[in-house]
This record gives sequence, C-alpha cells and structure tokens, in this order.
Amino acid sequence: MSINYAEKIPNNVDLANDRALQRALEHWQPRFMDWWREMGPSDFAGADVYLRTAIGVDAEGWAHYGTVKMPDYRWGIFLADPIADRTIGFGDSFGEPVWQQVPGEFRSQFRRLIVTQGDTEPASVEQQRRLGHTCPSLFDLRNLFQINVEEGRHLWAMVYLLHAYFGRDGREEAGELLARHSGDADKPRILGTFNEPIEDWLSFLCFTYFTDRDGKFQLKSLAESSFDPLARTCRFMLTEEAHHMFVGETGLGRVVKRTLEVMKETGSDDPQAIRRHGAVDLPLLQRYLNFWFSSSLDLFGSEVSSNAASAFASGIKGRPDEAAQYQDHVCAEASFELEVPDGRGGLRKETVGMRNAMNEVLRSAYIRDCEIGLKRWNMQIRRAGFGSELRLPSSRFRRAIGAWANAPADPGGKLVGRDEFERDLPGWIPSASDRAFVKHLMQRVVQPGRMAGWIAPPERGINNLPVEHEYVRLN
Ligand code: BYC
Repeated sequence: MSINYAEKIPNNVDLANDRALQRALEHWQPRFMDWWREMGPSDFAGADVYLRTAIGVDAEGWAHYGTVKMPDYRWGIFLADPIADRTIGFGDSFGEPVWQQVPGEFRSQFRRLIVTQGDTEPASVEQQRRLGHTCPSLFDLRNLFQINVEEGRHLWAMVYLLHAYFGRDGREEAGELLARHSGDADKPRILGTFNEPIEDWLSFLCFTYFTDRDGKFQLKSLAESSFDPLARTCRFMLTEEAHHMFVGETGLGRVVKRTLEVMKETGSDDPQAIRRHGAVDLPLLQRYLNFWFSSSLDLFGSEVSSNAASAFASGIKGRPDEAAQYQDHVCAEASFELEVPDGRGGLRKETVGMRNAMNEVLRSAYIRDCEIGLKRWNMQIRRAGFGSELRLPSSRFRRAIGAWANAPADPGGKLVGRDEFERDLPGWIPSASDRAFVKHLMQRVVQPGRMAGWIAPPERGINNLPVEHEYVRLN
C-alpha cells in the first residue's frame, strides 16, 4: 500500500478508515511535537536540513531527499508490505499462520517489549539534543539530524502498535513514552545505556556504532515475531537503521584516519603528541570503545533468562534471520553451554536449555558483528605502518546486567577483586581528563566542506552530492 501524504499523519495502514484510531493518534501528535520542541534538537528548529523522508516501503527508492525544517518533517506510520501466507518461523507454534491480532495470553509480554523498544527511540534523541552546537561539519550535522528525525519516526512506529492493538493500556503507555526522560533522576528511560549522557561526538559515533547495532539485532529478532504488524513495522525500521550504523562505522573510521595522519606527520604515537595536534590518540579511542561496547552488551539482558525462553517458545521474539541462520527453529531439546562466575573468584561451566540462552545467542551474534569495524580500523592502522591495535573488551568487562554483574573482570576478561577493579577502572574507560580533552576538541565547524581537525572528511557526500554541499543552512 502506498503512503498517503495528504493526511495529517502520513501512513500506509489505511488510517482514514479507522476513525477512532486516527483520532487517538491525532491527539497524541501535538504531544509528540511538544516533546520534540522541548527535548529534541530544539535550537535548530529554523535550520534547513537536507533530509530523506520515507515515501514508500519498497527496497528500491523508498526515500525522497529534500530540504526540510525539522519540525516540518512528516513523521508517519509505515509498515513493510505483508508477506502472503506468512507462517510462524520458530517456537512451539512453528508453521502455523502468523497472528494479525495479539493473542490475549501474550498481551502483557508484547506490550512490555514494544514499550521497551519504543522507549529507546526518544531516549536517543534526548541524549543527542545538544550535539548540534559542536558539529565537526555540516555533513555530520545533517547525519545527526537525519538520525534524530528517524528515531522520532521509530517512536511513532511503536506508538502506532500500542494505540492500534493494546486499547487503553496502550494509549497510557504511549503517553508515558513522552514522560520518561533520558537521565532523569525520577523518571529515567528503561534501559541503562539510554540514560548515559552523550555530550561529545566521539560518544555519539560510538553510540551509533555499538548501540544502534543493538537496535539492529533487537529489531531483527522482533521482525521474526508471529505478531505480523510488529514484524512488518520492524522490517521497515531496519531499512532506516542501516544509515545510523553507517554513521558510526564510517565516523569512527574517519577518526582513526585523522589520528593516523597526525601520527605520520609527527612520527610518533605518543598520546600527548597526538593530542597537541588536536587529534584523538588511539588509547583514548580504545577507552571510549570499552565504555560504549560494555554498556551496549547489557541491552541484551541476562545470559540465562526465563523471559527470553518464554518469548521464544510462544513465538513473540525470535532470533535475527531465523530462517537463514538456524536449522532448529523449535529448540525444545537443544542446549547451550555458558561460562559463568562460580562466586569464589573462578569460573564454572553451565549447560542450560537453548531457549533460556536466547539473550546470549543474540549477544554473541552482535559481538561478531561489532568485530567487523574493528578489523577494518586495525587494517587502516597496519597499512599506515603502526603496530597498535584496537580491541573489543571481553563481554565480562563492566557488566551491570546478568551473570557478570557482580563479578568484576578486566577488559581482557580476567576476574579481579572489587578493589582492584575500582582502582583500575578509570584507566579502562574515559577518565574525567579524557572527557575534558575531547570536549575541548569539540569546536563547531559550519563552513560547507570544512571538517574539524580531529576527524577526516568522508569519502563521499549524501545521495551523490559532493561533500562540500551545504547540507544544513543554519539561517
Ligand atoms: N538496563 O530476563 P532479562 C534501539 C532488565 S536499541 C536496564 O535478563 P529479558 C536503539 C529487563 O527489562 C534496542 N534494565 O531480560 C538504539 C528485566 O526487567 P524486569 C532496544 C535492563 O526480559 C539506538 C530484567 O532486567 N530494543 O532500538 O530477557 C538508538 C532482567 O531481564 C537491561 C529492545 O530492547 C538494561 N540494559 O530481555 C535508538 C527490544 N537489560 O522486566 C534505538 C525489546 C535488561 O525484570 N526489549 N534489563 O523489570 C527486549 O527484548 C528485552 O526487554 C531485553 C531484555 C532484551 C531488554
């Protein structure tokens, strides 16, 4: 179904023929706009931004590019096209027809997952709301705003599901999504990472590399859901999500490139020398990677989870690319072996049912995906003739959720005492002086084509435009 732009809320869900739902969403719309004005990139409301807007849901040509003021962006409701005769792809009801409504017995589990997913979207906009003031280029500023408007749209995607399928509870939850705020002491966002401040662009690039990638894995597993409207919603969100991870991956690659240029110019890898030349030394980048990777690992939940088992068994949440990646889609007999702390400073092996280990299965696939960028950056470093290497810390490092939450481990994964951990932690994640240095690098650059000194220019511009294009007119 094509997207109807003549309506107040652009959509491809035939909203005009469901007046009650349309009214409810039109009632929510001004509250969303109030939230955007208060909590979004509000100082840039008058800027003309070169943005893409979804105009269809086909893999080919789904987006239109043009200059838009952000408050005029057409946030809408878009589901991927239905797959004819789609059947349930995993769990106890494998092979049965998918559901067009939420079965009553799974209602609260679905609501909780949709609310959790929905909560992350506005949270990220709140976290990033002040970054525009310190953009390293207009190209980067535009990418930030593109991500922000699309996270806003992803909030709409979840709010549509809540309104359309969860009655009064759903409408209340949709209201709460605008009432919790990132980092708020009284009403924080649900998941830890989404309450971490993002005050500099290095954090933003790490967030888009690591945390948006969690988004990819969570959305992919919800795209497998037996509740077809949720699956179709997430499938279309993934199309937009790809750009967010691209910003992180190419952004961090550009940071590494610039650092290597400075290392070559100065003939030194001494962090102080690199810093004097206004670039990010690799050990500093490593500490940022350590911080955001470990925080994002917690987003997968506990290694052993009865919630995850029942979500899999009942067909609520599957594994990414369930059909292509796995042979056993029921997992009733299969088991999974884990290494967990034994509580006495050592490790023990534990075998659990595969269904109970689904969070860990997802986390492991995510870690493999995270490795890809690291390999690429290390190749850049080697090609430049230097011996240092960036690494992902162990998945045991600095965990706050799951088996490792109370078992302090160093970035190499070795269990250490609590005192030792507390003592050494400031050297493993960004210290106050690291953050102060990065803050001092964050000088706003807004001449078209110019880049801040800590990041190399991108290889190409947006939508075949040159890098020098004026992607944002600040007015
Ligand atoms: N912080 O059985 P457990 C994205 C809670 S990112 C705080 O281990 P379960 C995006 C958990 O809720 C993708 N609390 O976990 C990226 C549970 O609480 P309750 C977001 C946490 O239920 C960038 C308890 O701990 N999508 O899209 O198997 C920009 C133990 O639960 C955390 C989703 O998350 C944490 N990190 O699954 C914008 C998908 N982790 O219920 C957007 C939807 C866990 O006992 N959510 N807890 O009070 C889910 O699939 C699941 O809720 C989780 C956890 C994967 C989060």
